[in-house]
Amino acid sequence: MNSEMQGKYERLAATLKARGLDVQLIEGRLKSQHIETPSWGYADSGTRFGVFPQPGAAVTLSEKLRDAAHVHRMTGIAPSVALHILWDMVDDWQALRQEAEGLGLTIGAINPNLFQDEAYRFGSLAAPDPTVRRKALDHVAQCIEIMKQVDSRDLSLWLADGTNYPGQDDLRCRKRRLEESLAQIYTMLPDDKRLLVEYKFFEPAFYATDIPDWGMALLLCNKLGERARVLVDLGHHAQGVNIEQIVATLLDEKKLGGFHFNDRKYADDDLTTGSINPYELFLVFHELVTSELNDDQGSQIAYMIDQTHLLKPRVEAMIQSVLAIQRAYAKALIVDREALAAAQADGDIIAAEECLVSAFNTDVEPLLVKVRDDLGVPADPLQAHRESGYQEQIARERAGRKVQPTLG
Ligand code: PSV
Ligand code: MN
Repeated sequence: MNSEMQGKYERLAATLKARGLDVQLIEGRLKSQHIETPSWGYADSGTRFGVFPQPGAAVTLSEKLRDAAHVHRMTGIAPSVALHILWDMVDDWQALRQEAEGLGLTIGAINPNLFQDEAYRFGSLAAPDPTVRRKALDHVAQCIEIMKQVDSRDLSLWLADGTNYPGQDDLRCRKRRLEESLAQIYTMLPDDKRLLVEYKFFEPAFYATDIPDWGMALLLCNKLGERARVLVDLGHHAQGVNIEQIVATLLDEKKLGGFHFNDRKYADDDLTTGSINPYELFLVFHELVTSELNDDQGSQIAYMIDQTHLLKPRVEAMIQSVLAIQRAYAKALIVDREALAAAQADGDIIAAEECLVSAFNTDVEPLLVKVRDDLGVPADPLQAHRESGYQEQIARERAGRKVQPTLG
């Protein structure tokens, strides 16, 4: 840390101590933060309108792992990668696990793909045709086998299931089929593994989505059991929905399993985390930190990014996203919770809100630079990435290949 930054750090640490905060504890938490990046975020992907291939986009799983390892090298807090099965197939999963370990990574959540096959036209786990449901269950069983080989804890399930037209299918029958299929998956899952159930209010189904919101996801998880938990993707809500309240509720119910971080202007836009509504991200982290401090559920929550960038250089965008999440966490950690509780008890709304606003408005960069220093990573990961020549190197090495983009 240079002397100017050291001075800023000391001033910030003194301010936090004066608020009664334990700076060492805050730094410890920041150092053990763990953000998982998605393999599919490193590959070329597109929308239904087109794909703009990027120089250096990863194609093989080895390349995706290398990109993820670079993000971890720059940030120090992104040591695992989520995989999407079908997009990430290899013959030898043991070898893949070793390869990841050699790069300083572990394999995180395994995401089955139950939406691209022609057979899933009318759904997968909720499809009317039992042979289609069987096919979907077989794919999930294959994913569970992969989880065992790569030592992954979480099966992360998102379904495109739903209907496009009123009357297309019986809504209650769909719900029951889904419940039955999920119960079979839960039975297949070894005791040390969990099922994360993700919801999304629309798309690709435009009339009725089978798991449209957190209420439905929670209902399903509650029926399944302790190891079934809800996954909140920040882009999967209607405008104006209070996501931090959903997070608080799920935390209180001990049913929050994980996040897919991204940001959105309209719907599932895959925009950079914190780029549109950083205050919302901070408020979400405020709920998470409050729970971390009170009931220690931290290890139960998988913090994953789910973004594929059309236009931004993908590795750099991933670093930017990891840093945005780190910043939101740091700001949430420095909320003066004692003062907040006192203001709430007094009914002093303005003082209470100011506790949040002043933490959000604090420049936490000196704290983050100190943490990065301790972790042995660059003080400015984005700049270090630019200077590393990594992007140029992968653009050279991976040039001239024609590949099928994923749909992420
Ligand atoms: C669906 O929009 C989703 O959020 C799910 O998590 C998928 O697995 C992922 O995006 C694919 O990009
Ligand atoms: Mn998602």
